[in-house]
Amino acid sequence: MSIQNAYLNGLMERVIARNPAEPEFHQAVREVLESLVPVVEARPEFIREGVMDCLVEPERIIKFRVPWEDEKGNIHVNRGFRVQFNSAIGPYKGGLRFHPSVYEGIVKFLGFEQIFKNSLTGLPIGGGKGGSDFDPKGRTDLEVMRFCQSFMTELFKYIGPDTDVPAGDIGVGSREIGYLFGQYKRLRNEFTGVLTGKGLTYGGSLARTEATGYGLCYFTDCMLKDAGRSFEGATVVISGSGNVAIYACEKASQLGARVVAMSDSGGYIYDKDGIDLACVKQLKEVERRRISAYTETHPGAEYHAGCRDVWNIPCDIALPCATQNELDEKSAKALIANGCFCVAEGANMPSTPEAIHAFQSSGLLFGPAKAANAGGVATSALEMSQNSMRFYWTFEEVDDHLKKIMVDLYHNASRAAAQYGHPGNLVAGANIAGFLKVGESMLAYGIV
Ligand code: NDP
Ligand code: 2IT
Repeated sequence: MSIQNAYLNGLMERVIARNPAEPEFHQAVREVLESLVPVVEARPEFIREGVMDCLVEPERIIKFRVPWEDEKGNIHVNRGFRVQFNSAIGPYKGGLRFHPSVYEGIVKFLGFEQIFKNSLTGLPIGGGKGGSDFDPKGRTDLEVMRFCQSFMTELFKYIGPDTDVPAGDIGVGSREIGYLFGQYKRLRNEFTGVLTGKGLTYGGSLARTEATGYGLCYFTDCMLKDAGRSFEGATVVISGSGNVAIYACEKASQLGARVVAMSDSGGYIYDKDGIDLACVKQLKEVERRRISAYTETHPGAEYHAGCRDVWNIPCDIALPCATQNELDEKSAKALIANGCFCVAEGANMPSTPEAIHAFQSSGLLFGPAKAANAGGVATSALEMSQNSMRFYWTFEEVDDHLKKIMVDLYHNASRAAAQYGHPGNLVAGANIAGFLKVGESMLAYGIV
């Protein structure tokens, strides 16, 4: 479908032609350009001064070889990426993803999304993302360490606490951040806040581990309250069982909901009595096992192979927290038919455009990723602040900041949606509010 503005439509065609075979990147750019139609019509200088053309072109892409040796003496060569997309409002900031599906198009889509998300937090952070097609699954700690050290031996040349501050994402958690930070410190002979998500003994922030999942629930709580609803007594389905999913489950339960399902890429568990999160944490965070192992200790629960069918479980609230395009139109229609009234995205771009269309036309409350999962990177920025001050805040202090950031973000996105003619449309609101701060800064710099 064409974008309802001739210039932006032409720009979209150029993006597709210049970035062939990168469908996820095209999908992310198209959604933002569609939302910005009323903005460029009210403010034509964003087109005239080249802001829109610059916005879709990364400032820099770094692509490198990552050779490493496994425990059997075999040599592997992976690819590493860092897309430094936009530094208009602060140092590049965004996670690193280690997953076999990673290629340039995935890192570009994630880096592009990160620009607007980071702007929405209200904190001074630009947009970036990185990663590798390395698969940590089934690898020993030693192999993961060797890979991380090789990855950082190249990446360290391009990052720094005031330049580019990576963090975790899929496949990169506290173990990987530890190895990456150790190698950076060794190469630079400096102790700086160059990565976030660090361990609590060496510069990490309390509540960063919980932040994305907790923030998602704080944001969802705002959406629910505005509609006269709440988590209290609601049945919730969550996809994924990694960092974001686990802490979304924890906070949703604290807010009075019953989470009945979680998944991984192999399948999902359904526990009608409510998920035993301590068991999921033990399996996933400590033992690094599959979610199917849940039924070994919970015989009343069911395991079903195939992760997509998790959306067929009747629920009030759905929180997709696994990966991009995990929720398609068919799943969206199943959720709607079963009475689901709210979907908020913990993962990045988990709903396909057709799914989002189905949600919005049904009147269901829809919280897009850029807004709903911004609590993770916001708390990363709070980790950067604490590192710069050489100081630590308590868990409650960080959590209070996080709550306030998510509430403000919700209201800013809602306001922008209403102001530009799309009341209640948080996709448009988040894209517009996120863009305006970045766009104004780019205008101020002139052509750079
Ligand atoms: P984790 O690696 O901790 O967990 C990822 C989860 O998603 C696992 O359960 C994994 O299952 C599942 N998953 C991954 N890839 C696929 C796939 N292709 N199909 C089905 N399931 C899949 O990652 P996070 O929890 O950190 O990240 C989850 C999502 O949240 C991502 O989209 C990420 O970009 C986003 N996000 C993360 C933030 C953070 O702070 N960590 C912040 C904001 C967004 P399996 O183990 O089988 O692979
Ligand atoms: O997608 C995301 O926002 C993240 N993976 C977190 C990035 C960060 O820098 O904390």
